[in-house]
Amino acid sequence: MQYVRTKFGSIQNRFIRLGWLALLVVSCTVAGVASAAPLQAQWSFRLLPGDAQLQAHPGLDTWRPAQVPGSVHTDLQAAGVIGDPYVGAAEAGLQWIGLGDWEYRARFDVDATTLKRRHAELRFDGLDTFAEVSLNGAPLLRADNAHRTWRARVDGRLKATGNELRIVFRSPIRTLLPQVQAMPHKIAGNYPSPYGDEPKDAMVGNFARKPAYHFGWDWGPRYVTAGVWRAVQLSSWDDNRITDLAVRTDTLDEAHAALTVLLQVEQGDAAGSASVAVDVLDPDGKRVQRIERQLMLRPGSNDLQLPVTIEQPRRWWPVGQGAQDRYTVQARVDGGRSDEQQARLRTGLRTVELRRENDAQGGQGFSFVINGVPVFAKGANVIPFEAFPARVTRERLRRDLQAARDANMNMLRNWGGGYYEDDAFFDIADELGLLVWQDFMFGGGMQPGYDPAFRASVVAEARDNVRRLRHHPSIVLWCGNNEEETAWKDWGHGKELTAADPAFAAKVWHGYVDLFGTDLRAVVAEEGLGVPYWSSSPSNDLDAKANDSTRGDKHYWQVWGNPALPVTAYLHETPRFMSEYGLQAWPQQSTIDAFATRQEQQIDGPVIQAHQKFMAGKGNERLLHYIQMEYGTPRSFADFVYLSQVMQAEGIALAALHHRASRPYTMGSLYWQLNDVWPGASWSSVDYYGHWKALHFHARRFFADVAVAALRDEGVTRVSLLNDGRSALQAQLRIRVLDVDGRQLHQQQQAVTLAAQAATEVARLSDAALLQGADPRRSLAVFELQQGDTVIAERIVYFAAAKDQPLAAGQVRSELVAQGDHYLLRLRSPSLARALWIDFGNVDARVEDNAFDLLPGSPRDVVVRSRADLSALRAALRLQTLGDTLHSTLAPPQDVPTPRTR
Ligand code: BMA
Repeated sequence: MQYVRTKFGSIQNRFIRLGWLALLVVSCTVAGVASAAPLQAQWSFRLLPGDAQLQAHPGLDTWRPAQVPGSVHTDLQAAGVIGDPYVGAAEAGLQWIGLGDWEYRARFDVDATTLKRRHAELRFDGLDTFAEVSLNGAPLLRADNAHRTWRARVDGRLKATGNELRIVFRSPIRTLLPQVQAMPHKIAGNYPSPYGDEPKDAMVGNFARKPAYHFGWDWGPRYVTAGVWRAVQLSSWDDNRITDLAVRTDTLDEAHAALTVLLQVEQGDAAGSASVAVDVLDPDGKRVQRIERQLMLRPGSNDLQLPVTIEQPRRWWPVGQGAQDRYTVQARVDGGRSDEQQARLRTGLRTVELRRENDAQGGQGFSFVINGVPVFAKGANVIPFEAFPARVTRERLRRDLQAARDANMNMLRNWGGGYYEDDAFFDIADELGLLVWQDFMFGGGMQPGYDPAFRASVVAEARDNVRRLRHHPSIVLWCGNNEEETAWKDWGHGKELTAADPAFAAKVWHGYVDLFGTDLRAVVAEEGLGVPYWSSSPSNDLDAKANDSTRGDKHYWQVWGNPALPVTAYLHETPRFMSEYGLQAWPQQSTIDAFATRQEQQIDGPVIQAHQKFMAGKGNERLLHYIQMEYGTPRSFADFVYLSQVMQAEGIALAALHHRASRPYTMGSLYWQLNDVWPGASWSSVDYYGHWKALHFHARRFFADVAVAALRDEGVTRVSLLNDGRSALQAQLRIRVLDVDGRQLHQQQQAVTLAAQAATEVARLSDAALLQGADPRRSLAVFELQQGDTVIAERIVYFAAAKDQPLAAGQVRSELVAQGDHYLLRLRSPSLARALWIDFGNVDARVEDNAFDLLPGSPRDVVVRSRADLSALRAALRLQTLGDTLHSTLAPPQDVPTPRTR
């Protein structure tokens, strides 16, 4: 057993070796087109009779109703056997579930049309994970990979009534543990269980093709679940069926698109002639092409290639660069008599290039070029939306993706420790113009890549998912894994295993290179329709250095992670493409109330620590470290929550603006992380319930296509004007220096041109030049970009830490009035009100802006949308500022009508 430090310095076990289980696979082919119908069945579940968990949980071997798609945890919760796994500190008491073997049963009838057909198939879109499936008492298939689509032919095996499908799910821990424990040296895992269900020195997670985060992550709970997590489909056909439809872009520009429709048709046992028809509909639904062919199909799989040309194509663009037009392609075989003989997809026409040119600085660029246009990527990393993925609805995906777009993001990275998202995710991303960096599902640590059976399973999984998703124009990169190369090279994994067992270490590394350097690259080349492949994030695609600032993509965690540098260190780190950096914050009060009583809400209380996964519950110490550096010590839990959000927002703003100001050297900034898997503390900017943290409001400003980056570092403020739009802009830059009471010390104004798709540095101003002798603690500089009387972008620079500024409490005057179909919150303050937070508590209300600094003499109206009436809203309204929080011992002015907060 060996131990090694992670990037954050936590101690985790790391090395495991195993001979991979060879499992019998009856049939598993690529994910096809979605024309089968979900199996209509009555589902139930139970603990497998004889299971050891029955001793402590008697009676669970009787059948109870189950939900499919679903999971054993949610079924147990619905049956009233367990409480809500997200509430309180529930995890320790629920780990037995992951140690049990569970059985699912479906009873179903089959209609006459289906029964009459010559062929039938059951398709399992998601089995989690070690599953033995039988149909009407006879074995059907065995599965060992939750990320794959499993298919089994059931020709002649179905009855009109009383069919029974059974699926036994074996505990992944118990299945894999003996082999992992037998390894003399282990390979790196991720987060060891603190609950005793799995030995800390023999973690099985990286040997299972199951979402890695189910074993616990630093933002989410450990629930080693099982079940039928995606739909089961039954399909039937006679002579032939369509098994795949795709559109390859051969050439594409403004004038002309040359495409090839790739159609895969499976023919039964005898060769036969078939008619094939393909229609192409333009974004308005008008047919622009029809291809008809009479073809001879040979038994088995037939690959057809049908060329299509489109003049003046309407190309798909990321948001901010153009429209998100999509074409529809429909194919039919033999008149489309069964569902299986029809296929349809929606796709966008665009080209993608990952441009990596050597440059004058001695490094190499890293930029996404879409339709020939380099795009600065602005966005965040996405983690799973639930501990139990079947619970994620399309509405939920839309909510968080819409939030991303509303915050002016144009790229999301689907991080590798979860699952391949549902088609709905990519549909919405296509529609919204969000580019997707798609990891393969490897979250960290190391895999048994040296095992050919393991690699074969991954290749099959990759093929399934690339084929399933490749028509989505949003996907612009397939990336092998998250942080595995850097962990091996930089965190000591490689070195320590080499010291312990050089031959095994070499084998592990070669397995890594085979899997991520060769196998997955080949799948993407064969199936990915031209989308580039990148072997790991961060990396330089297997070059010597893995996490380099001069080339490749970068994860930067010296802020927040060890050595926990101050946020200004972000200004000294200038990578080519920042794919991860982050700061934590707690979600708002109403979200915390969902899992902890007010009595439990203590910074170091057990329920709060159970929802703070960083450093096994000690993350609040890291949060306090950052809060104290800039803001001082919070006096209550509520203030701690508020200050965590202010700190997160202001810190990330600094980094993101610096990245943007470094364009074109830097061409991307994706912070960690967009969303949450459950209600708890994390790096997210949108919480589990969809509430925006302060960061998300800031993101809308710092990611806006036009923005001002005024970044003060070591006494100098560097001013860059950012314009991601495709045309240049003329504006006025106004710089005002004020004191906290609104007195203007001086002002200057200049005409500026913001070049298109560029950052233009316009000034470097020393504190002496800006302050001209004024007290730094009492002063602020406001940088405004104006067109006519309209301020199109603004950034405020301070010269002292908030805790040293004379910020008064109770300054903000507010008035809430009804106006048409919404409300207006009128705000003004006689002195600087920093980090104003508007909160309506449990009253459902949406504020159009929040988390901003209210300048003295600059009143602001904020639109509030709510179904609640005016008096309820007025009663619920709370305003909080840094002045209130840091200096509330100062008596507030007597005439302040706004209630003091939290
Ligand atoms: C990143 C990710 C995750 C992790 C996050 C916060 O590096 O890749 O593994 O959750 O950091 O620690």
